[in-house]
Amino acid sequence: MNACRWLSSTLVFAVAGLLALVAGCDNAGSSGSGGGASGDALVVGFSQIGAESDWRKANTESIQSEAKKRGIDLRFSDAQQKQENQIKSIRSFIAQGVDVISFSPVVETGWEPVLREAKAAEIPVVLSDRAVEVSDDSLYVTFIGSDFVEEGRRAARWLADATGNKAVIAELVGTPGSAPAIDRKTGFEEVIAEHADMNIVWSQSGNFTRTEGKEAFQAFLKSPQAQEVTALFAHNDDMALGAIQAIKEAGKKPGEDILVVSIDAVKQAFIAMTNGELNCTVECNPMIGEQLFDLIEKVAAGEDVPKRVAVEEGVFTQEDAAELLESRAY
Ligand code: GYE
Repeated sequence: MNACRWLSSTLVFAVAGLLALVAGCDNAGSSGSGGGASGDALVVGFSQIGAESDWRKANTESIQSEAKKRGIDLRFSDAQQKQENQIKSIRSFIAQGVDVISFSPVVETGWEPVLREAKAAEIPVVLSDRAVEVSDDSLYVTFIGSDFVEEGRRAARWLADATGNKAVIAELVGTPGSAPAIDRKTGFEEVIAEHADMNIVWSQSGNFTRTEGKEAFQAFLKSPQAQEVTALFAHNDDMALGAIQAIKEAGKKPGEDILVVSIDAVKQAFIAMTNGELNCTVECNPMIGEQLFDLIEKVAAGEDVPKRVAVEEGVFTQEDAAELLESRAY
């Protein structure tokens, strides 16, 4: 193909692409939720962290299905655990002139510039699941999410009770700089500080994924220090499940030789508890779609909303696992 023909066919594609884009903008819902929203539907841009865990997948499903149910035009993007991708998406939502921007920030810091741009464009921002650290609170309208510090305390309290306040602990930390990793560590350490014989002797990130949790723990198990460890605290179930695999491969019994406590309470964690391999999981509820869109709709209507909305959750052990497994939605 000569250069001229190449150019003209490229132009045809470009124009066709542009037309499809314009049509897509009119046809609300085509960009994510797939719902049959009408032209005057509420347009919400949502930047999700990624698909790093079963928790996250359930959270995405809850958000997308709720948007569809309400006929909301959801512009959904997946950042693959990268802050730069989230910032790009938020800028694109601003350029599209969406009604509300919502996102789940992968880390706590570094959001001020893009949040200021959203504010200047008069687009309200609703934080979902994870919080940000900003010097000016007016950069977002409201935040809905779990109390991660309390989740860390709950995990530590269970471990203290189960061991008579005596444990040599290894810790698998979530994504460095993320709200749940920072807060869960804080809450857990606050409780074990009350017990002289409960100490963390090893702590490393598994980035909230099963693969990285397994790799990190596998490497640790080869060290002499690992022989003294009696318990593992993992900041989420996926990392705990990866570590359980590593413990088994090292010829030890997870749940007995090394007690395992984690956070999320996904279905796979209940299965691991019924197998005796996981001892306890603290609930972190990802099904926040309904509460999130209640908030977003209020914000869009200019109604007052609380600055902080909490999600309710519990703690589950091997005793309740079999009974609750069937009814577990995620
Ligand atoms: O615990 C973990 C996920 O932010 C609460 O992120 C969420 C955490 C959750 O990857 O599994």
